[in-house]
Amino acid sequence: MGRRKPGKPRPAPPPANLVPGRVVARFGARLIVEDEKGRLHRCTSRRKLGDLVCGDNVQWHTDEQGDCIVQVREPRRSELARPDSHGRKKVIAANIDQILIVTSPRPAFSPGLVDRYLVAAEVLGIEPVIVLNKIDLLDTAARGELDPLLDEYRRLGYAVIETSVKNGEGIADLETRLQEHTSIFVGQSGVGKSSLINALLPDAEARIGEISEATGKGTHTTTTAWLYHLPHDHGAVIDSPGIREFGLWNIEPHQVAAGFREFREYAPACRFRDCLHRKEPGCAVREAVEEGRISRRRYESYLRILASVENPDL
Ligand SMILES: Nc1nc2c(ncn2[C@@H]2O[C@H](COP(=O)(O)OP(=O)(O)OP(=O)(O)O)[C@@H](O)[C@H]2O)c(=O)[nH]1
Ligand SMILES: [Mg+2]
Ligand SMILES: [Zn+2]
Repeated sequence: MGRRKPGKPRPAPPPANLVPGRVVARFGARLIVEDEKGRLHRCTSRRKLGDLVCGDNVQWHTDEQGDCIVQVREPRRSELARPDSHGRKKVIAANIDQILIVTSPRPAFSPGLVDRYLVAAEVLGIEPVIVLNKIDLLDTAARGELDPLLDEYRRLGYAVIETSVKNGEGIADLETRLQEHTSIFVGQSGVGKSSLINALLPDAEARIGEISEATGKGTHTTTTAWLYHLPHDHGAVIDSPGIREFGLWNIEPHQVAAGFREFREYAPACRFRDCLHRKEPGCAVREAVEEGRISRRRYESYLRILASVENPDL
């Protein structure tokens, strides 16, 4: 170890009395941090920590003025990000290990959007679960359209859960699925993400009130990600505003192909190692589509996602 150069100040020692906590929400520079007893604290953070987000594990302390200051951000196991209005990476939530893709009959079920979320989940290496909510709205005709799509996802090995907040169907299944995970609910605005969380957590709304008080904002609409604990702390769920495009930011064309799990079995047999399964000769993926071993709908969805990743401005 070399001697410290004269004149260079020693780094300040970390303050004593650091307390562990988890960021449950963030409004600009203001953080809501939950301590181990479940109490909420309004905090700020040291600037050099960078952006802290919902789900971050932190160490914080109270300074002489009584202000809560986050001093340490623990390393993240995962990050969910999207571009901000300048195309820069904006992390939405951290330390997530399950993505609940929430869909409904109204707003209409969009398999193209589900496929996009699935690619994002596959690329991040985070387990996705598809939730079809509002099944109380389904008549026989709508069932006839949706069931083949859902069966397609099930055959690919994705978990699909059907729920209704209105009549309680499937809520217990959903709860089982969430145990021991930190899950984020994503999906179009209006599919029922917040309603599902309220159904899972009888006191979530009370808690929103508590947090609104802590921020002085008094708003109930989902404008920022919120983290809630399941009863007995057997897991946590993050409600998010209806983010359409999270995760497909900054991904490479070959990652889109990797995000279609049914391609993996065939892609190694393509003539070109960097085959993107479009018009390349000797493409084993396209051959599998022709032979009906890969769903044509999924393949066409792949081509659309690929085109949008290559030309994000279109
Ligand atoms: N019929 C029926 N309506 C539901 C169900 N779940 C939610 N809704 C209704 O759907 C509407 C939207 O629900 P929200 O929970 O606010 O949707 P969200 O996904 O959180 O929307 P954003 O916060 O905008 O992203 C509300 O009017 C709910 O009452 C359901 O299972 N069945
Ligand atoms: Mg909401
Ligand atoms: Zn190919």
